[in-house]
Amino acid sequence: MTTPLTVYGDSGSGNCLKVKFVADRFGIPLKWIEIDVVNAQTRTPEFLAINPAGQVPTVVFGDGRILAQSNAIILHLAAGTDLVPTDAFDRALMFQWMFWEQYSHETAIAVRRYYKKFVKKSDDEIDPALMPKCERALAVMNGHLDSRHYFVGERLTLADIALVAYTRFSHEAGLDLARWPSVRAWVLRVEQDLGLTSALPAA
Ligand SMILES: N[C@@H](CCC(=O)N[C@@H](CS)C(=O)NCC(=O)O)C(=O)O
Repeated sequence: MTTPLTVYGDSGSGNCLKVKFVADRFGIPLKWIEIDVVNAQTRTPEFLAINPAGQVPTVVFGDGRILAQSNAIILHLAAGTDLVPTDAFDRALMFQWMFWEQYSHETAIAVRRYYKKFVKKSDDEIDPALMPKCERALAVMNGHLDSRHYFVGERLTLADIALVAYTRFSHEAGLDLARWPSVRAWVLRVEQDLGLTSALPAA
């Protein structure tokens, strides 16, 4: 029997769900250990012994090796599959969007969603700089997707999976994707590709 991949994750976190989406796509058995971020379960001595950075997702492979950072994990799980372009330039474009996701998208949409949905802050209590940053990220995506179905090479890649993880929860960050229709259509497309029930509110 294959030793399952152990995933330490918070099921409300898009970063953690990226790992599940990729593992499920390739039938990789996983054992999910729920770590509640809001209740600081990433700060326990037991968890810090696994990942001293105190962040989920963190995965432990059957041979004991440990890997953190959502995009590093999905790159490892999907190595050599159709989710990673073989063409070197297309692969670099995929990385471009994955790095952008971590620096310019997740840091806005995921953070605003976290304060709104999980910490239950009112709009007035949330850093006002976050909303324009979210809007800029969605505008960049919308412009790219106006003439494309996927981020790279007209097929699903890890760039789409990394970016859809929080974009599909934009409404929970206070953003209505009706303003970015190409993004909305792409979210539905990628959710369908991944066999997910849509997280989007009805149009
Ligand atoms: N860049 C990291 C971000 C990881 C991250 O910030 N995880 C959050 C949950 S989405 C977390 O563990 N927060 C707890 C903490 O930082 O204390 C990734 O993509 O995995």
